[in-house]
Amino acid sequence: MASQIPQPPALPFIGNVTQLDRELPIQGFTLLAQQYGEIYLLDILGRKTIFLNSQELANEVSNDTRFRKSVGASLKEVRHLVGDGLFTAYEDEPNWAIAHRLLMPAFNTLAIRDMMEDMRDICEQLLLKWERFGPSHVIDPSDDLTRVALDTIALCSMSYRLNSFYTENQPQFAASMTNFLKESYIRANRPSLIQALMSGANAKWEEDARFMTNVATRILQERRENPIEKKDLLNTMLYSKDPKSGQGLSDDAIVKNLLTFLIAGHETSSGLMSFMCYYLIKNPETMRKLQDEIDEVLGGQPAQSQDLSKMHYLNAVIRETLRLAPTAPMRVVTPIEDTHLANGKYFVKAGTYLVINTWVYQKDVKVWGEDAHEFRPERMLDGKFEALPPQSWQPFGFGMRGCIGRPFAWQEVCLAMASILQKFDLSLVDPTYNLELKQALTVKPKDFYIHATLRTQRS
Ligand code: MNH
Repeated sequence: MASQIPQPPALPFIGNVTQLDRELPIQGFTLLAQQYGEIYLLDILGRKTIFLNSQELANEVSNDTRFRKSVGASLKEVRHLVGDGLFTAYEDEPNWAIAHRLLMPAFNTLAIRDMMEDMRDICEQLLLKWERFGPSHVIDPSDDLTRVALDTIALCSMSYRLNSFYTENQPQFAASMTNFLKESYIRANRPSLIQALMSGANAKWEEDARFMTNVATRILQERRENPIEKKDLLNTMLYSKDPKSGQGLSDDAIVKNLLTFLIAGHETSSGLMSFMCYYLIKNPETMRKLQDEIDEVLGGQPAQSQDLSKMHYLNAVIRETLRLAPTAPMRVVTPIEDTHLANGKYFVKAGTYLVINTWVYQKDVKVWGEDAHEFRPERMLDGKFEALPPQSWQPFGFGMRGCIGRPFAWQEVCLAMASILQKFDLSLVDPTYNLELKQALTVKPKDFYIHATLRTQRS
């Protein structure tokens, strides 16, 4: 006999809308998980959505033969800019499979190594800035690390310099990107009647999308007219063919995927680096161990790609940060056919939204023990990570629709964080600060400010 999936008390017509936390959705979903356990159902304006909060359930639906990715409400809005690009494509859109096969080789670990010097170029701009502004300067890590992430992905994907470090505010492109993503998220959560009345916001959102599309289109045309040798992602898309169908990508598909890399590849990485700064400052013992490792492996020299894989503690710190604070906090799948979850316990109809709440389930005490909420990179070392139950740790999603940029992000974050900690000690501007969150498409620390002091000046 199938059991009923627990649901908080619902109101007629609007269902559970009042239970949502508009400001910080993951906080509301965390509280509901504490109350209702591994699974609960919310009726959101007539749409039944099931939330999965345990490793066991996340593992069960991480199965490409029974479930497929669902493009959630916010991502549907983002489609206005990037349509059937890799990240936002519906399963049956042919451009997804073509772009996926054609781009996979360009994103593998070996290909990413060739991007090391471009990544270093941007990273050094941050190091110089922090050094020149000095130890009393108040740094907003999200701000500067977003400059790093966005400039890096623009340089590596299309050899385009956004030069975010040379403007006080964001350059136009970065501002359009931020505004567009913010507004896409708001649109998805605003009732449609009110949405129709927001003519100012609608016009701005459309203008931002047009501006970014024009920039990417111009870069593509310039490249056509002035080809270069470099193996960036734009050249891969211009000159490679899908090994299966023999097809290349249309100009429209190239533009959509260039913009996709910029969207998918900047807030997630910059949020991760901001959270890492926070956890390290709050755990001085971990910080010291990490700086010791960096000093030992690098011996005062700039990091090379072969150094990065030798830094086991650095890798553990990144894993542990992504466990506690997965910057892409949820993903959505749906059953291909009517099915049961948990050995027949819960019946779910094909097409129902199943939200894998990564933010919640990566803290499952059944997997991590009673200290699941603590930052402890040691749990990721010495074969323990490899011995975890399947899918206990899934910050990059799963399977066919998992993150294509993972090796890229890993190298970028290893390089940036190793370089920062080689050079600086970090401290809180307000020593009493405790982590607060802000959420749009991704999650970041809120009101988090730091100082960076050259380690040679340490007293
Ligand atoms: Mn990324 C998909 C997390 C960095 C490009 N990424 C995903 C998914 C998660 C994710 C989760 C799956 C989403 C879903 O199931 O709906 N990504 C991350 C995180 C980081 C990250 C936590 C950094 C840390 N991603 C990057 C970078 C790039 C990138 C950097 C590009 C250079 N990601 C993608 C693309 C997809 C994706 C493209 C969609 C892949 C597909 O569906 O084929």
